[in-house]
Amino acid sequence: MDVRPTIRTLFFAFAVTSCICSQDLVLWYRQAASDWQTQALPIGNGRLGCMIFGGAQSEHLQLNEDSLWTGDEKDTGRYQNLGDLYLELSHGTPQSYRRQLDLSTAIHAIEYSADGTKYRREYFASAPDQVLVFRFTSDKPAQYSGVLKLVDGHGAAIRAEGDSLVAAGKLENGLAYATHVRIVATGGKVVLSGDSARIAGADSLTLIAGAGTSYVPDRARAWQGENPGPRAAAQAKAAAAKSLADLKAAHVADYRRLFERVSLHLGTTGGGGTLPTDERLVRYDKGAEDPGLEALFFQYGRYLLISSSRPGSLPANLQGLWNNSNNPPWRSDYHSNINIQMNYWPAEVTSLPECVLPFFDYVDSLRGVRAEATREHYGNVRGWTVQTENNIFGAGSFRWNPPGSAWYAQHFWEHYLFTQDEDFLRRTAYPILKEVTEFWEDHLTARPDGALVTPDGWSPEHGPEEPGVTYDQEIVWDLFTNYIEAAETLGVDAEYRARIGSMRARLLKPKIGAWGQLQEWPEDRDDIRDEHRHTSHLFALHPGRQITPVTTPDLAAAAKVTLKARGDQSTGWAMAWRINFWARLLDGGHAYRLLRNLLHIVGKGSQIDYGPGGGVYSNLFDAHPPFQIDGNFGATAGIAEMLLQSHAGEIHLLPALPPAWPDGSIRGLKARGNVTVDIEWRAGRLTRAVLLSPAAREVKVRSGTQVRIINLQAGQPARL
Ligand code: FUC
Repeated sequence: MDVRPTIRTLFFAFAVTSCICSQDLVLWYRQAASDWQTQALPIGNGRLGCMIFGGAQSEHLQLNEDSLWTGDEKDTGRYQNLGDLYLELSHGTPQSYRRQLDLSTAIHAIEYSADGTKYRREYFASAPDQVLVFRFTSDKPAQYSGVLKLVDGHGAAIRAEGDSLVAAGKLENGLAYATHVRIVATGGKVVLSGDSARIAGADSLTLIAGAGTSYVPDRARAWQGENPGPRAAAQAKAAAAKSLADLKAAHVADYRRLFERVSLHLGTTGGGGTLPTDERLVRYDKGAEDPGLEALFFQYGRYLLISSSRPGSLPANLQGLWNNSNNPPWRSDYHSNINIQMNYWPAEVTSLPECVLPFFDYVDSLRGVRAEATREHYGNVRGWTVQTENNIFGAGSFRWNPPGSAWYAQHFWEHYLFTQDEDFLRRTAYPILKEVTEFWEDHLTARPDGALVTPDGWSPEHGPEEPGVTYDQEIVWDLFTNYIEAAETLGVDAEYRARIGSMRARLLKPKIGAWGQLQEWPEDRDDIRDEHRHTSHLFALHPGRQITPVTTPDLAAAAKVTLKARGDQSTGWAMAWRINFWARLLDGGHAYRLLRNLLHIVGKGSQIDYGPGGGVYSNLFDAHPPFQIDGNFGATAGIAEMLLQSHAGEIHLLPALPPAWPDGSIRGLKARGNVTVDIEWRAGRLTRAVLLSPAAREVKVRSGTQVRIINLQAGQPARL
């Protein structure tokens, strides 16, 4: 850290004047966290993550690196904890304590006073510098004395190296990992020995953590790259050579470039904005209105995606990238029957298309292993598919999920639809769409009545295995439709496209059952009292497009009957999905009811619970329970879906605006076709919309029952 004593006064000035300002985008608390899952707060740069407890006298920082996985191509293994930093400070009891996470800057700050000194910390995870930064200042010199300790998640011995504490080790699968924590103090004295650094009378303190593993997403290299130690050390060293102001400015600029693309205002009716987040949630739970909290929850999903999924990182797993256990629930893995897909629902519509790239790279990396495993399991088929549980080396476990790869392929096609990036479509999306289509061409079987069915269907985690379950059929319909449209767009494979078109026509289609419900299985055996969390047979309503209230009103009505029967209480992710369903059914009031149910504050619950007890923790993490991040992402997508839809050939403004949000505005959402949409409304009615497309295009715009055709000129905002 390039800080000379002559400019030390500047730091004190900084510490005193920098205040905690905009409340709208802040999670904050009057006490430190005492529990990882429910109270600690996350920061991340896509690859490196940290959960922060924020204790004044005893700080605990739990560290993650997203590729620290056990397992291999055969064994699914588990996502691992990297390690922990503990800092014990020798000052007295804190007063006027506050910790906060500011979503507008992705900076976690802590302020308090003790023994007449004002203390302030700022923590952030820098994507440009690939390090975690923890900065400690105060308004008086020489206030920092204490002990910093690094603990490795796998018991590796810690060594002191220059001004760094270093952990390095190897997992049983041969994956090497390393953590380098540089300790930079101004004033005072720092002595490193063994696993600790003793700090005496420092004016300020900066910890800079670099970390990595030897993982590479490349089967041809047996998933092993170079030893990560030198790189982690170099990253920490390079960051430490920069001024804190530069590090912070680069981080904030980089983060804001993504985050600021979308803003949402739902008003401040009912207040709540001045309360700490945990108290605010309790008040909300008792029925108070707090649209500001709902907008905060929307933006939190975007914050979490930016923090857990960046170009070059692995995709967001079941816990994003935050995990303090070496045996986490469901391995903290990539579940293919809803969860990893839900993680990416908000990405395109809330204008974070680059955050999906890790998912595409991940899918690309596992194609080889999956093709082999698929042939081993299914015999002579082309293409590939996945099992339910998946790791980063292509291995899968638990049951096969035949349409899993087709659902992945939907994201590739949608990325093209949203971005209009034809190069991506040609080089990346189309080959995947085609090979997965070929899998189904080989795998579908004809029933005696001629209908094409998936032979080994299983509606996720519900009911028996049998041919033609609705979930499979709808996803294959979606795949074939996406494939055909992709081939048409590129003007390729005309014959094959026609062949897939005729196969699509023969697919067994969704059916309406005895009590008016959408059937989950080909046999009508749905139980009206069944409140199972999975609603897989509604895929066609969302995220698919086979069922819409306009094009297939009868099936949409049946989907509504099913949804009503399944109820409004479930696990976190299941409620998040239901927000999206009700939005697609154009019922804003019901979508809102689900959002409220999801924003129900729940307590500890680190055990897996499949009951209806989902909600959020006081840190706004989604509670399955336990913590599972898909519900955060699904809710953000659901809120977007209430305000803008574009899956049915038209841009639908305010399709499911709930009565609870009479006035508001949203800026920067994306509609398919790469159209940026700003919307304002008053008294529940659209007052202004602005559409902007980088290329000239004709769009159909719906508001209520009014539909208009608008010719957008390249780069010219069109006001409605
Ligand atoms: C799916 C769901 C569970 C859980 C797990 C991680 O299999 O059925 O509820 O979310 O993924």
